[in-house]
Amino acid sequence: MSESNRQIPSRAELRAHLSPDFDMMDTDNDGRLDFDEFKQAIRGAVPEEHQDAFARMMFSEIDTNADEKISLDEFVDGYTEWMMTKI
Ligand SMILES: [Ca+2]
Ligand SMILES: [Ca+2]
Repeated sequence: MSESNRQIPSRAELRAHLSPDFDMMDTDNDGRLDFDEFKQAIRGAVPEEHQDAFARMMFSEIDTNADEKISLDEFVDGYTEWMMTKI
């Protein structure tokens, strides 16, 4: 019984795994997701009437330094946290 060996991917693995998604979401290729890009990306996953509120909530949660852009690092952190809460 070794809890530290649970199947949580390493940060490097996660980063490599999420990088293509991030690039796909980053439609203007500036290496950051702004709110519009983020909102576009979650479209389809959320009912339209909730999209704005949901996107805003998620965005501010992931954008930990509050510069209104999501960097790949913030994205990876946000994803990790989200995955943890789901387990
Ligand atoms: Ca961008
Ligand atoms: Ca940020």
